[in-house]
Amino acid sequence: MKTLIEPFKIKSIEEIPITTREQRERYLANAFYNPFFLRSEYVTIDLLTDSGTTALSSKQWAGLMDGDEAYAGSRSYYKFEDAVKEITGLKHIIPTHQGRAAEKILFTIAAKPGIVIPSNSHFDTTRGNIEYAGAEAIDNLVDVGSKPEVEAPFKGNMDLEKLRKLILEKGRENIPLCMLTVTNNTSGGQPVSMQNIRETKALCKEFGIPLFLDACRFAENAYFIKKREPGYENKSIKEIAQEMFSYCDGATMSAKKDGLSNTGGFLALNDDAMAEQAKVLLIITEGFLTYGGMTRRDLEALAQGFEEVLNENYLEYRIGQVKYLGDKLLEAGVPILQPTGGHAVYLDAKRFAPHIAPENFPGQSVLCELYLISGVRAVEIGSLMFGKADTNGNSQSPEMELVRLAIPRRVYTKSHIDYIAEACIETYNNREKLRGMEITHEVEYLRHFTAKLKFI
Ligand code: P70
Repeated sequence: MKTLIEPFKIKSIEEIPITTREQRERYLANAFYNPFFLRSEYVTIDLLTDSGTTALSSKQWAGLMDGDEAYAGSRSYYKFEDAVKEITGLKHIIPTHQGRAAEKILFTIAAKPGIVIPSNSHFDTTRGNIEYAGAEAIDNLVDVGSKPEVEAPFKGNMDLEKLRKLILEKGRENIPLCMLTVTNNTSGGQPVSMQNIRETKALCKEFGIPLFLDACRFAENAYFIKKREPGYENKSIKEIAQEMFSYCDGATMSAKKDGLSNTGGFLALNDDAMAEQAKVLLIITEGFLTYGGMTRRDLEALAQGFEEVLNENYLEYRIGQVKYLGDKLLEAGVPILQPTGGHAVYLDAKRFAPHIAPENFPGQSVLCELYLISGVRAVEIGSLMFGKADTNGNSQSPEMELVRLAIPRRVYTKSHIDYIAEACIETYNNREKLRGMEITHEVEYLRHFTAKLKFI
């Protein structure tokens, strides 16, 4: 059979809002042309993020009822800890309410002015936490990773030559750890190969630098390795994930993604002394060691989620659904980042609206029009998220201007995806009318979350 079916049936439904264009014009203006300020009741299909938006399985709902809400020593915590240790093999598991809380703890310990944290690509909050600590976050993506029109199997990889150069230039003593984001969200949800993880580890080891995975989408990355990397076709997703983690000394994870849950995260460490420091910070900022800011029932949902995410039927559907959307857009000539990644389709706003300069936020303009046409909400990954002014006040832009259509896990059906494709095609047909934008209000860190904008 060639139809890719959802490997589940639906037990509970949630109505989605249907609005008119007139209404959406008002809603968007009231939201200062920033989708983060839109009320979800005005959004028909929500592709803002795949984070914490997963539909839970019936077994997870059962787990929520069964949660042991003890403050200390909760049975639900030990289930969660066992599940995380089974996959990561890491020694100390420090639960946090989401990924950035793990980052905050890690970089409170490791980062300060003068310190450099390399990665393949840092995502927004990771970069934000490093810069907030006064340190420098530096991306070392392979060149092909920032060419949206070029197809390659592992466009999320670390560029090992760039990394070596950076270590030599900045000095090993200023680099307390190196991060590797799997899959690479900034570069289009693109996977990192096992070979690249292994070689990054080897390079870090040469200099005595610990390697940390930013592991939000580890299972999607493992699936791509299975499908694309010779030697892994007969391994299970779990075995591949275990090998990925075997090369690292620590990990941060937003479990709101591949934990298949609505909240949660962790910091995992092998180093005893660092773990002791992290545990103190956890108790000061998040909660006790056996819940870290989560309700204990959330830990039940996560333990179950970690099992379900390793299911190959699920991953085939998941990655296949994203590809189905990408293929529809490509067929219609809509420029997207190729190949499609694990969790999202990324529209290439540079080719979509070449008449808008990066400093006038072409991606934001595209997503505003997409919302007006259809009620589909997306997010910009370009100059609004990662651009900034240099010391002379000139604006600096990242290499790519993207609009991310992040697909929540197990939430939308094939007809929803068809609707999204139609909306993108219609937006593309209207592209000449798109206008540039400017910011009317912004803050110093992570400005995209709260910026206010207007059309020029
Ligand atoms: C996303 C969300 C979160 C994230 C991540 C990576 C690779 C750490 C974190 C932090 C953030 C977001 C972006 C735009 C709109 C809404 C939300 N990514 N590392 O959607 O984790 O959010 O749990 O603190 O992708 O990609 P957390």
